[in-house]
Amino acid sequence: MMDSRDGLQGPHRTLDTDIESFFNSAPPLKDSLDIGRKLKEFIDRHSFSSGNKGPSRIVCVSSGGTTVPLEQRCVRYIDNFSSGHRGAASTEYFVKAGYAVVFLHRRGTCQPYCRSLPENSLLECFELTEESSVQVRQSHSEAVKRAIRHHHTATEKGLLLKLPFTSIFEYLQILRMVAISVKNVGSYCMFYLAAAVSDFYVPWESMAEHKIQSASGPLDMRLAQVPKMLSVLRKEWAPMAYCISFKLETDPKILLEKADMALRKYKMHVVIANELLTRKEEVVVVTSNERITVHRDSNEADADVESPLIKLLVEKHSAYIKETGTSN
Ligand code: PAZ
Repeated sequence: MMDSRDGLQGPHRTLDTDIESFFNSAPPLKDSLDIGRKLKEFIDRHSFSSGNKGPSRIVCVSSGGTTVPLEQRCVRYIDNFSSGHRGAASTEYFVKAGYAVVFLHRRGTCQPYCRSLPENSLLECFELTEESSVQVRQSHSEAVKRAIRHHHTATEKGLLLKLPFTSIFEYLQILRMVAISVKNVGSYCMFYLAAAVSDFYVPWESMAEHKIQSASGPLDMRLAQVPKMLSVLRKEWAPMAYCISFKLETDPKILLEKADMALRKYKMHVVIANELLTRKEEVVVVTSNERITVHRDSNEADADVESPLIKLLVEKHSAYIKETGTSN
């Protein structure tokens, strides 16, 4: 879709022009001051300036799918399948490994430490006593205690900052804010981009303001390509950060080839390849010289593939910190 302000389109546009015009035309981020303040506090607490303990490692975990609004006063939107399970589970393992986590997640998707609770947890986990007070049902008491204990530890130590998004506009604006804010954390910072980010969108200025009317007949709509932000993340926003992106495919024949392409094109340190149907069982960690398949431990009912995966990535991140000469 053409940006009428600069008169460029198709092959004549550069990536930078597309990115600039995406951000210039996006609706302003609500709560941006609040997000900026929270980010600054969080990063100050965990970075070099925080005292003599030395820097902590910070990871930005993106999680869940972005929506593409079809109307400015949004009634309808395009969505995707992502449940946020990968991001929530990975966050738990990163916290366990000592990382401070910026959990950039889609509102309403899976949250860290709640995965073992039932979907309708408030109503299913609690009951009224005869005196009309509330108590945890015996059947759920262990799961509730575990969730509260872990969540409490993470929040008490200030290791978890949750930033929610819904639309592609919000997601990319917040991601940019996070990346620019962690620039000084250098190689101690990691990006673990598990969110399913929309590839196509309706630019704000060409979007209908009001609810699209069905009386006008079939809907004919052209979607523009969302500019790829991974290159600019690596080149400009946070050039020293360790960057991991995900590649999802449904056709196993093209998965590894696409992951390799992403690795080279966006200069990622790691691309994690996964298939839709087996994503909770197995992933392939692709780097410039390795392809390591990581499996969930099938002997354990509650085992997560994220447990061995995060262990491996933490090791790779340590090696990167050493290599870049910023280790303690
Ligand atoms: O959110 P979820 O646990 O249901 O799924 C995780 C995932 C498949 C979205 C993630 O592992 C992933 O591959 N994200 C990138 C998707 C993409 O290629 O855009």
